[in-house]
Amino acid sequence: MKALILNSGKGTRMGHFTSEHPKCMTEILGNETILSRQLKLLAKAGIKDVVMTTGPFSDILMDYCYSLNLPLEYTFVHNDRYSETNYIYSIYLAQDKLRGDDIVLMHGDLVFEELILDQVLESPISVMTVSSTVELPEKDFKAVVLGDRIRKVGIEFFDHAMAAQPLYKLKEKDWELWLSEMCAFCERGEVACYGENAFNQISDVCEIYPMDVRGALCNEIDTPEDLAVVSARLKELENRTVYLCFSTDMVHSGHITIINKARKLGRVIIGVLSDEAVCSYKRFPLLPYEERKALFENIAGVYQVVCQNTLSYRNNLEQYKPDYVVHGDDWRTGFQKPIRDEVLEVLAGYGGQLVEFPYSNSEKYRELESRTRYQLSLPDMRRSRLKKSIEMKGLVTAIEAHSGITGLIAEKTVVYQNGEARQFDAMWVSSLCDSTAKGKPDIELVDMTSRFRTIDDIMEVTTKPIIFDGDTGGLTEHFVYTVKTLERMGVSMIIIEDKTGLKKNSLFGTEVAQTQDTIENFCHKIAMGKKAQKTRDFMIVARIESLILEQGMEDALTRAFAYVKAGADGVMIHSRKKDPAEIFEFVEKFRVEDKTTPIVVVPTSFNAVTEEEFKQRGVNVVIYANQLTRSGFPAMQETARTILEHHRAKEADDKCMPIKDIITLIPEEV
Ligand code: SPV
Ligand code: MG
Repeated sequence: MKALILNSGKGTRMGHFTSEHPKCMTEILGNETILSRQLKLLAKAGIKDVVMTTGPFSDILMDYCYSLNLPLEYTFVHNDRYSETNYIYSIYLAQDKLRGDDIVLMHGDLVFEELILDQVLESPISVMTVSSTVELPEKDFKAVVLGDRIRKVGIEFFDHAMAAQPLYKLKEKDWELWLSEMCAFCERGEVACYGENAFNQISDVCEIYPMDVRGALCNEIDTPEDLAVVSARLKELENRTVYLCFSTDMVHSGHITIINKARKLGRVIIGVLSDEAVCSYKRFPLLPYEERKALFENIAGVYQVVCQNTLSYRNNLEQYKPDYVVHGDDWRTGFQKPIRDEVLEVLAGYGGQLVEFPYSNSEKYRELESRTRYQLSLPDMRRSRLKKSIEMKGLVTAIEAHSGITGLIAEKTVVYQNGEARQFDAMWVSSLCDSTAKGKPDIELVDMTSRFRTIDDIMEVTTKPIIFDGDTGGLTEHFVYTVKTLERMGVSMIIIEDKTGLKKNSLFGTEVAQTQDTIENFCHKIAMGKKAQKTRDFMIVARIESLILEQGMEDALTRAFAYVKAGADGVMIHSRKKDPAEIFEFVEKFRVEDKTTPIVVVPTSFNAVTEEEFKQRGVNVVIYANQLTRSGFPAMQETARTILEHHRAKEADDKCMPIKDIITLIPEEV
């Protein structure tokens, strides 16, 4: 694409400004002239060839262009009849230099924002800049827009007209038509009219579309008053700020492209999402907040990096009042739409603007994201994440998984609410569900080798942290091996219960004989486990069965404090009552003396309590211990019965997931 800049005019209305050089050399801000700004922006946008028509002071103009030392090839075409002709004639003289390519055409007295030039250059169709927010000027160009096309351009049109500025991108085919018509005009001697008069004759075939710049700077300078307005606008531009929010933990070329675009609008302020906010939006961040912040602080042209604590932009927008918010256009629909709506509302409150660029979801970036996800599944990354999540979020949730497929459900199920993506933080490898899946009772019959096999199946297809139900932990001599194996595998937490002998599921309560271990023995087991542990982030949690076995609150609390003293990283308090009162009482009393040790609950019976309430009372981990098993198996039983009843499968079909969905549930890789 070539640039054509028209600089043959005398600029008489500029008074003394044009007494020693052409109008385009008028300074607009510091040493920057109209022309130097145009040429720098063209060079930056990748234009190489500039055709410039000249009139008065042509030698001064040419010397000036070369003195700027820009990577541009100039072709100057002098119009020595500049006093009596208009630029239609200058273009006529330059015609040979202008064929066979797309053209970006601008008058030499036009000052525009960088982003406007970019949009014009990127346009796949021929365009002229217009503004829907600027009042129709009395004397300057207006474009008559009918349908979606420009039909006339001139100063005399007011009906269906928009203020228009002489900045065009012309596709070769449209330019050829217009250029030929201008040549025909000149050959007939019509040399003192606007080039646009020729366009008006052929606008039925020469397809030029309006490009609305709205309130952006795109002004001609005809008078000293215009100059004052443009200079003031340019100063204002220098102080404008643009806000972008990022959650990413790797900066790729797509991010750099959007930051560079934002820079063209003003000083770039980047909001980096806090770790907690990232988790409520997508996956756990690979890099913690401070490191993600440092990434952006080191990108050239980023003016300031601030923390965005929530998915909502409101607080930061109210604090920094950026002139623009820049975002990909992908949030116009989908779960982020409420966030976008709020951004628009806050911006409208103080006159800010939202600028959206096409979202790039290229194969290259998807591949990077999938590699990042894979990192999260590696043992060290996975193991350490649970502790971090508890510290970060205060309360984490886990759902039961007993196989690859239930692991995938725990991994992938997401519910979008108020712009947030709600999902489980971790998986619970329950002894009850693991045994049930194997058709065995929950009495530590399924041995550790088999339990580890289940963990491995889950780990192969997921990335989320795992909490392992270690039953009683077995003999201390065996428990120390279990701890090391789990650590090596990348499990984050084991919970062992203070029972001994033939353990039965706690939900039987006192209906079956169960023996609670002595405090001393159990403390010893915990201490030995902690001693065996090799990593810092693995957690051993002591599960207290006193309430299940009706030993009273005092016993539960005494045990809890003893277990913590023995080295437990957390306590799990269990109850099989529907009423959460005893759980609440335990948490309250425990928290009087211990504010920090994580408390785990399994609200199978007291299931009316919300996560918010647990959090507020001081609970840190909520485990949904068996709901997938309890909902899945009855559905299977029902299907089996239906087939038996009808002697065929047709009637069961409605209960079944379509084969297509089952296939898509299972990804080719994690
Ligand atoms: C399990 O899920 O196996 C548990 C929790 O240990 S509970 O069944 O409530 O005892
Ligand atoms: Mg269990």
